[in-house]
Amino acid sequence: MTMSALDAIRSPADLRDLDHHRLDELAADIRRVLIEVVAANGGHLGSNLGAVELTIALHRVLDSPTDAIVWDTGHQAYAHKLLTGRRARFPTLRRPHGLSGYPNRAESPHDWVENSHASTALSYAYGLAAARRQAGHAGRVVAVVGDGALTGGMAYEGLSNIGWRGLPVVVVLNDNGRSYAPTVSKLTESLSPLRVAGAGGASGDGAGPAFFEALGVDYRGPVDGHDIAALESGLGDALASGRPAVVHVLTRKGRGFAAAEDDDDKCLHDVAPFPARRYAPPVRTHPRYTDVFSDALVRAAARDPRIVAITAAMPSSTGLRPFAEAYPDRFFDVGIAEQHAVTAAAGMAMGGLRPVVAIYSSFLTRALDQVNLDVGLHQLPVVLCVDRAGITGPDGPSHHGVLDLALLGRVPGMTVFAPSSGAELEAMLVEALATNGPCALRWPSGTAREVPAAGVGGGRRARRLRAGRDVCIVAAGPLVEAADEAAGMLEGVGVSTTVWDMRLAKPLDDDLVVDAGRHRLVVTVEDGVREGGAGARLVDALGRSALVPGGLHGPDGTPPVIVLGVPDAYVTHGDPATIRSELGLDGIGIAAAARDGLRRVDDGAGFGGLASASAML
Ligand SMILES: Cc1ncc(C[n+]2csc(CCOP(=O)(O)OP(=O)(O)O)c2C)c(N)n1
Repeated sequence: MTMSALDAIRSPADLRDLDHHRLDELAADIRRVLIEVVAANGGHLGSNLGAVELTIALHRVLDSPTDAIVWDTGHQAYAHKLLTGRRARFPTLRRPHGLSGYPNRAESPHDWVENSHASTALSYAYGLAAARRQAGHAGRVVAVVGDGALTGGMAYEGLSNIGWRGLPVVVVLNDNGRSYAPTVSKLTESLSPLRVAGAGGASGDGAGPAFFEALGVDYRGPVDGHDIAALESGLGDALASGRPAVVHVLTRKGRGFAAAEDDDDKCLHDVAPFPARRYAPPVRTHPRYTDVFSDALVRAAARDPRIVAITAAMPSSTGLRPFAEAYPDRFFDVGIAEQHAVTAAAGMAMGGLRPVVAIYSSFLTRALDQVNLDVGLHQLPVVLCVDRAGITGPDGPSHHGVLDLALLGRVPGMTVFAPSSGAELEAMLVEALATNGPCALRWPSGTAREVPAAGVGGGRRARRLRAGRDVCIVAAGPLVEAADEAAGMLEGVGVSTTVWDMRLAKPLDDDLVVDAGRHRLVVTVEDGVREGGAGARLVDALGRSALVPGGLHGPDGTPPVIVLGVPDAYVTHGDPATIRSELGLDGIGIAAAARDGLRRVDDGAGFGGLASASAML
């Protein structure tokens, strides 16, 4: 049996001697493997299928890792992984202990950047090229950026600097006309005549090219992004020029897989596992938190014409698609531009609207200054609807939403709601929209917890689920369920347990604080960083300093507090439930921390030696 073209590639050097017929076979092999593995594990499909020939061409003209390839976002680097010695491990993609879904420095010297937030590659490339110039290092620097990522402000900052300094960075603009949805940009529009004319069909003297050249960056293209020979020649010329250059490459998102090419929503940009070969969307029997938000927002918008909704290039993933269809004039996709989204919301609120910014937790943190000074300082009624909060899973450290509780809590006047069920989410959205100041609601990915009407709190009050005497567990959002489970276990061994759903991570309900203070031990639990989060706020509220040496038994007899949450570390990718349980953030972990804590209270042993996940503040 002859070896497949892909199996014969152990490193990029093996690509050099292949003729174009064999390269076409290689591209087909790569696509087959991409579809097979993404069908099994889920992941980024459309973006990777479109970048196969581009990746082959880059690795033929460059000498990686001496030459650096910086992938913007990094969601399109699967073929790069396959060509740089990771073919055998590729079936482990995104699995626990398997390959990361993004470039990863620990995996390969060919990977430079593992931050999967968009629009950063040009800045990394600028820095790397500046350092190499100073060191006299001959390696070249290439940044691959999508037309979607080029809507993010940082990309322009990087581009402007590259041109100003004349650094010989080659920026490959992988233009498929899409982010998830069609790209929101006049620049992309003015490059699109070139897209329509196709490779070699238009000269580089239109409005788009002039934009780059005005910044001191040569424009080359357009090049057919599925023609390896044309790509090699375009890239080779740009590299040989020794000048800053954009090579404009036209690709088709989802290329080679009809279900992706034809998917109007997002070209199967990212998918959950699906049956091999034939794509089928996941069947959902219960609504996710995102779906609950989606419906609740449309209902709220029908009642209040001032409500508008903003997304940073993720209309369907954030649940705004139904709103956009119902109220096209009140819907704003601003591109991959979270900072702008938040400040634009501030402007809309100044103009009398009620803006809702629908955003993933991990992307909101990019706009923290805007939340603090543009929304917060003016105390504007902007509602941040923060999805994918907490431990998210297979996308790894840059996609976990573990900072929002701590960071939003630092913004003066910010109300932070953490719904523990779908019904709570809707009640809190209504409350937030009626609030004359900044609010955030944050919820996890996945199925919304269902509770009876009596299990929903009201207004800005916390809700007590159980009343006991020994331990008081105070939980935020999705961890209320785990706290209740823990309470069941504790009651089973004779520990009388109270459980509070804090509902608002900020401000805390006074009744909760007073009641917690009556117990022998308080345990707080949240799916965010332990330091500076909601539990830490309760520690403060109970009147003890987080920094008391030895830490625990305050002079005033208030109970010690065990703060459970995510440790001060970058959490890797994996199954979310497994990660939470490893961090002690499940029923068993919470119950174990409480029992251990009570033993220490009873022994008068202090808490200095507690394991990190259950350490005390
Ligand atoms: C700061 C930030 N916001 C949002 C995202 C989510 N996101 C991932 S890829 C993507 C679209 C990227 O479009 P483009 O750069 O054109 O790449 P393509 O997938 O089309 O090849 C978005 C919005 C992100 N990774 N980073």
